[in-house]
Amino acid sequence: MSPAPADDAAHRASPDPLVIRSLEFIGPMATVDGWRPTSTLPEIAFAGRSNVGKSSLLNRLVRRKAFARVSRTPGRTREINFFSVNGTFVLSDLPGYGYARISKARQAEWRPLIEGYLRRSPNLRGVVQLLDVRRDPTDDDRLMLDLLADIGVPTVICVTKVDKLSKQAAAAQLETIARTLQLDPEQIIPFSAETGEGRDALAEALVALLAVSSEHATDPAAAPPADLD
Ligand SMILES: Nc1nc2c(ncn2[C@@H]2O[C@H](COP(=O)(O)OP(=O)(O)O)[C@@H](O)[C@H]2O)c(=O)[nH]1
Ligand SMILES: [Mg+2]
Repeated sequence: MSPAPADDAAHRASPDPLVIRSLEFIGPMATVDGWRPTSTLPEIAFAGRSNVGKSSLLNRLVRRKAFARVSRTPGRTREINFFSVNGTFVLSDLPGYGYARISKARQAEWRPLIEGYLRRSPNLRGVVQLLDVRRDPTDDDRLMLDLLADIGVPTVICVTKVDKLSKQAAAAQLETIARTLQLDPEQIIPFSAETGEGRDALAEALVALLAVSSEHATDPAAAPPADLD
């Protein structure tokens, strides 16, 4: 057996569950009826409010410093960005929602795009929903989680920036989040883009989502026309 790469070996108890060999930007989806990938590869979407740490988490996940842009001006991305990972699945980066300093009208734009995408993506295998450890879930977070439950798409909850709190405070806040959202604490992955905590747990969760076939209901209107012959 060949040894693991030296840079990771020291920090890793077991082999990397998701080795990133290639990453390719496929394109952006700007409107519900606009362009979207024609690929039939399984898809995993990443969602969360602006500034939750989504870009930082994605960079950690794929082990690239500048794969997703860490923003100084939150709330700017209005598109869903699609990436092909290892040529085996598609990662979709949903626009951040709920940033206080943009107008209510602009804020309301995320819903039709995100909902339209989620409901009409037959290849969608799961959604990674991010929540900031230092904040109580917002109304927008609840709307998003309700939407995901309604669609019935498997959802992984990642609680970000856990390095910002002491271990004890982070554990208490994780419990609060689980309780207020009625989630099983076991389903929640504590994550830090700063320390790398949770990276492999998230990678494993993705591998598990990709291993099962899609069973969530999709909008029949979005299905290809039935072959009536
Ligand atoms: N301490 C700490 N800061 C983080 C972490 N993740 C993101 N941040 C910071 O939070 C801010 C927003 O991060 P970004 O990844 O752009 O969030 P996005 O708007 O959800 O994509 C930036 O200042 C990041 O440096 C983390 O795990 N730990
Ligand atoms: Mg971002």
